[in-house]
Amino acid sequence: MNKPLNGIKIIDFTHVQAGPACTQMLAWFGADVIKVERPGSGDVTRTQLQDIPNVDALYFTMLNSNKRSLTLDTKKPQGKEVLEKLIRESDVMVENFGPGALDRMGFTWARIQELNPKMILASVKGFSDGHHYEDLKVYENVAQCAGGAASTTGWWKGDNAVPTISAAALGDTNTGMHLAIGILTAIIGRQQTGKGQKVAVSMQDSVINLCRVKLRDQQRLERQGFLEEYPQYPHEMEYFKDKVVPRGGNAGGGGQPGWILKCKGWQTDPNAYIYFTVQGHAWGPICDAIGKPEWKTDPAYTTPKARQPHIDEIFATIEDWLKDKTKFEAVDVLRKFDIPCSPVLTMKEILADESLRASGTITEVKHKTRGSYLTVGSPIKFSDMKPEITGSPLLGEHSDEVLAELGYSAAQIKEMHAKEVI
Ligand code: CAO
Repeated sequence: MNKPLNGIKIIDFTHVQAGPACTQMLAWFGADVIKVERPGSGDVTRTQLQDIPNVDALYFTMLNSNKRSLTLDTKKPQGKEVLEKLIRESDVMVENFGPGALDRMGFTWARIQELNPKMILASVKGFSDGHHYEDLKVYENVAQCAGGAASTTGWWKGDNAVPTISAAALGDTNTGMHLAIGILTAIIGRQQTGKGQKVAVSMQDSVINLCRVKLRDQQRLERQGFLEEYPQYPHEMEYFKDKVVPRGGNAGGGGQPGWILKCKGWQTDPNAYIYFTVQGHAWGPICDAIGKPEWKTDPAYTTPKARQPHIDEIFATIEDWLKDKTKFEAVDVLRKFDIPCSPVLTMKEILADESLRASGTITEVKHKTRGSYLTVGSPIKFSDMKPEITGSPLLGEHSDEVLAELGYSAAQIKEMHAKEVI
């Protein structure tokens, strides 16, 4: 099938997660993504947490589908020469090395522009250029702390009242998605100007972009001294005294009170819960659904402001209603009342979900040495295109093919193998 990014050639000089997540998505949408890896070892994730000896780990296979792999030692003169040729012929180069690594290799932005003025260079770093931490190497959880996510996630009291990391890759894959938007924008820009440009995304900035409502809350807190939708209001106002946004447990972030509520079986099943939102417009249906129609006209409950002092009692009442229903049964009742809610799904349930399989969000892929495995397919759905997810490449699987396309003869390729350039 013809795909919108067919004809776009991408040098994928990325590793671990932030960069590979970006280039993988562009490959799904048709780009020719050539992953450049160090000969012998390749991307470190190939061997991280291997579940089958000597087979590329799932961490690698789930972030590098639809790509080709070229091994290349870009510190050797011949390797540099190959990379220069590739730069001349490609549209985009994506990298997420530590600060300064690409410059030290000899590929400064000025040099890349000299080689190909149309080139788009897309970089991920922990912090943005000029930031006082710009020299730091950064991984996922470091970015979650630097971007404000950790200070606003978790519990505000009790033994576990410490900044908390989300399991979702807010620093890695999220940054990769920002980078993909930047690359596509630069491609459109190049259609207008004929010139490439450098696109830079920092992991800290990408996390901050997702913490917008917490920055909103910081400013509201400084102005009014409290946050009326937080669980600390109105009984634990001392948590607002320092005027720093407190952690809100499982409270809703958008202004609607919500909480994770126990369902039937919670005593033995750690995920027998639903998320329940007390959405303003759904108050009437909520009262009908949980058998409390009298709350619809009781002035102590009719407005969000009136309800907030009773929010614990409201959630306790809903939990009492939930105690003889599984999380799935509860949602099946609540959906009839148009109440926003969801079962707390486990990874096991997500992998087995028939709707997710049908939509391609969870997809089974074949791999040359692993056999079949499950991965996350495109979360973006198109009316005229269905991305097909193919297995990730073996290390150096396409080295000879890519070098031949660049015009190297079989003898030259053989020599590069012998000298461990590829
Ligand atoms: N041939 C020869 N050398 C290569 C090479 C190749 N094909 N590919 C990489 N290298 C070299 C680099 O040139 C660099 O060499 P120098 O440091 O001597 O200049 C070296 O490998 C190490 O690169 P690195 O600094 O990127 O790797 P690291 O393991 O020390 O750090 C990481 C990893 C992720 C912390 C760092 O790359 C980083 O901060 N990246 C930016 C932020 C980022 O993307 N983090 C998210 C990763 S996902 O959790």
